[in-house]
Amino acid sequence: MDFKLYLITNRKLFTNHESLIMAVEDALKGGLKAVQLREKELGTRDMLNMAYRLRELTKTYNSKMFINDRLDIALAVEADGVHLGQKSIPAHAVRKIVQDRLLIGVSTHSLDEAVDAEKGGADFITLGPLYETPSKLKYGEPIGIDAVREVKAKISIPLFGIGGVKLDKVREVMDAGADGVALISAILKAENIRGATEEFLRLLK
Ligand code: TZP
Repeated sequence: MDFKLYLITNRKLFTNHESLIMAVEDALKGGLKAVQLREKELGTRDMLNMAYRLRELTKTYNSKMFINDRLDIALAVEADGVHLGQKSIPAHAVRKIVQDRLLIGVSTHSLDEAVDAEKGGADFITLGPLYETPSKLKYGEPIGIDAVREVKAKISIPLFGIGGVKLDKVREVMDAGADGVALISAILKAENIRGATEEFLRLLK
């Protein structure tokens, strides 16, 4: 994987789609090289439109773009990859359709899920939530930093720590063996999105 910082979108942090797109552009200006469009419960056509916008932007800034869950949209907009949840079409089925045309990321929350993702042909995983997140109900209880060590000992694909990762956690996550961090609010809720992105990238060097 040629990136260590993986930004995930959440339109609910913004008043409209345009301001989310502008926020992502600020992060791209700060050097972001991988973004995942993750917009649950958004209508297919709205999602497709956002994906096209993001595809254009990510091309301009030479960044990878992933689409959460929707393989059809990833293919339609020629994304770099698709990011699958535990209830999505499984990685092995996606691989059969796309061969090496798309990268496949998988969200995992435990050692078993991580091992399964690797067996299924995932290119990388996110593992978490590592820390407390604003919406614990949605993502579950934090699994703790030691989970990173435990999982890294058993898999060889890249792992991105996720869930409550702020600037002051980056070192701990990387020291535990992660290959990078994935996050939403530490960048998208920052006063200065570009500055926050630059700061994360500096710490991840
Ligand atoms: N999966 C596990 S935790 C999480 C996801 C999508 C949310 C990450 O958001 P934040 O704001 O970086 O904690």
